[in-house]
Amino acid sequence: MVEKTLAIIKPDAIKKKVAGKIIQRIEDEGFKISGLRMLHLTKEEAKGFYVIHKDKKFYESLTDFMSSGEIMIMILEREDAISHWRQVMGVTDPALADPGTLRQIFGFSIERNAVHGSDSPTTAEWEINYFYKKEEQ
Ligand code: FUP
Repeated sequence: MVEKTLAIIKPDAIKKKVAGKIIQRIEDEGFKISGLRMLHLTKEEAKGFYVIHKDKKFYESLTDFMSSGEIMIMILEREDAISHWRQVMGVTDPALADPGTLRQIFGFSIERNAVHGSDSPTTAEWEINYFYKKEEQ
């Protein structure tokens, strides 16, 4: 089934200048990219995006990091986009991610892990709505 997911290239990857390599990989994996935008989240916007984690110990640090520099957001479209993008990213902790996954290649730590992807259809819809008006999706 053709699906949409929200992908983010996080501040660590932008600062390391590997956004181009990540975008190349996205295209090589057969995704159509739409609505690509560079932005710098405020602390409040980062807190809103990660509100699901508001009671976690890492919430403050994660939202400081996510508002620490520019990010790229995009909608990715493909057959099974949500699960395929999560496979390409690898698991949350780069140290545990499979060889060849983006987090294994470009991630630095469980927080500074280079990329984000929605984890379910409900989340994808919520995350896309967080950044894009209906007519932009
Ligand atoms: P993921 O879906 O793989 O991005 O992982 P989670 O939804 O569990 O976590 C969201 C983000 O919180 C991760 F990308 C990084 C951050 N995080 C931490 O900083 N510390 C943790 O122990 C777990 C997650």
